[in-house]
Formats: sequence, structure tokens, C-alpha cells
Amino acid sequence: MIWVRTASSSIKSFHKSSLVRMHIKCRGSFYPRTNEKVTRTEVPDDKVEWSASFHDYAPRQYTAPHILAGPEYADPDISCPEFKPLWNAVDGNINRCSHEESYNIVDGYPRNMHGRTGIAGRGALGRWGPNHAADPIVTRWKIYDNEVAHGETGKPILQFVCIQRRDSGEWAIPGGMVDPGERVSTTLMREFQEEALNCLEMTHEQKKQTEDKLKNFFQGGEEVYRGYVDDPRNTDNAWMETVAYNFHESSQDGILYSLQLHAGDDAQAVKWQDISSQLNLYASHRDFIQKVAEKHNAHW
Ligand code: RP5
Repeated sequence: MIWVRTASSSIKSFHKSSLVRMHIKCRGSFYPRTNEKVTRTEVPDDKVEWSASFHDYAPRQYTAPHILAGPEYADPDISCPEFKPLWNAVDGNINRCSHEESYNIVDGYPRNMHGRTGIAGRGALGRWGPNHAADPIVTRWKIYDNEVAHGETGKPILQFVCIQRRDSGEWAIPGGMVDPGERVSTTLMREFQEEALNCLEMTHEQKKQTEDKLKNFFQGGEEVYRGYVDDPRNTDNAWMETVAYNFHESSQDGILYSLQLHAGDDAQAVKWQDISSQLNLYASHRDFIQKVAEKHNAHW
């Protein structure tokens, strides 16, 4: 396992998180969710960084068929003459800036600034370069009659709204992609409602009521992470970045103690999950949750 210090002193916006595990989940032997078992080139720990010489590194180019089919959210192929992206910039309503630093363009392709992943192309990601997401970490204290403290640490136990992803079956924060031109604050609330409350199946009236109930609560969030995600879909030319916010309910009379959770959209299940170091979550989500536990001085 390698640890890469991700916060560069020159990056002001990439704050709070100094250590995040990098390129563990996006260096597995097979690319996720491919029927034909697409393999990644093996990249040893000491060859992840581009500065490490790896002369015979020739990863397979792979872009998933559903991306090549050209859905609305995906870029065209880089070879397409009409495709003239503005790298490291806000390109129309598409944000092609990294939250961390400028990425290099090598032979016409954006290069993953966290190093080699063993596969080139876009894989299952729609955009070349950064693909922006937002992650709402919705927490409350575990309560029966009173707050429940952990038997070993004596610290109160925090719970967060956790969904099970339909694609991989892994448990995760109910995050999702920022739509072109969308504000991150909108994505945070929209994704929570879609995946943890199943608002896509609500009537217009029910949707409006839920939104009204949640609006105030979602105004009180605090940013806990902004930057790269060690997502299993990352490639040498396309990667996930996120902004994670914590929305915490501190009052037992607050909305989160009466909210009915219903899985929807990309989620096949949803639950209140006790937070502890035993958690095994999708991509870098465990690291984000640990930060939230520390912030609240909760059991970990
Ligand atoms: C992760 O992928 C992000 O942290 C976010 O939770 C998620 C967004 O992708 P989809 O859930 O929309 O596939 O890297």
C-alpha cells in the first residue's frame, strides 16, 4: 500500500485533507464492470508516479461501449476533429479544471496527475480529464434513549446515510456527478434526494414537500474534502474528483430523526450506518468518513 501526500503547499483550495490513499482501488487487475474482463497493466507501487521510469509501460486503451455510444454526458473521442476542449479551464458549462492543480496534456491526452493506473482511454467515465462529483455526508448521533457511547473508546457513535451502489454492490456515500453548469450545493441535495429518498419516484407535490423540509438543513453543510478520488473507474486520462460536505443533525428533534429513507436511482439499498474504522466503502469514501468522525470527536 502506498501513501501519497496529496496536498501541495501551492494548492490553497485543496485543504484539510493531507493524506489520502491513492491508486489502490484504481490499480486492481481488472477494470470494473466489463463483460470481456479488461485487464490493467500491473503498476508496482514505486512506478505509480510518472517521474518513475517504466520504459515498457504500454497500457491498453479502453473506453467502455456505453461511453463510445455517445451519451449526452460524455465527451466525443479525442480524435474527433470537432472536439476542441479547453483543458484546465471552464469550457462553456463543463468544468475541466482540477480541484488540485493543472494537469498536463501529453500527446493530446490529459494525464492523470496522481500517476499511472495501468489503463489508458476513458474507461467508464464520460469526460477526459477530471469528472466532477459531489458527496453529501449526512450524519446524526446514534440514539436510543440517550446518545450511545462506544464500549471501548467511550466516544459517542455517529451514523451516516449510506447507500449500496447498484453497479458494484459496494456501500458508499450517496454522491453523484455534477451536471454541466450545476452548482455543487445543488448536486449535493439532488443526489441525496434521488439515492437516499427515491425522489425520482415521488409525485411533484411530494417532491416539493421533501425539498422544503430539507432546504434549511442542507444550507448548514461544511466542506470536508475537495480533490481527487481513488475511484476504481479512473484511468491514465480520466479520473474522478469530488467535493464532500458534511451535513450534521445535532438535535434529537431535528429532521433527520424522522426522515424515511428509500433507496432510488443508482442505489439499491440505503441505511443509517454506524461509523467506525471497520467500515469498508467505495473508492475513497472511508477516508472522508474518517475525517467527519474526527471533526465531531466521535468513535472511529
Ligand atoms: C465517486 O463516484 C464520488 O466520490 C461519488 O461518490 C461517485 C460519483 O459517481 P456515480 O455515483 O455518479 O457513478 O468517485
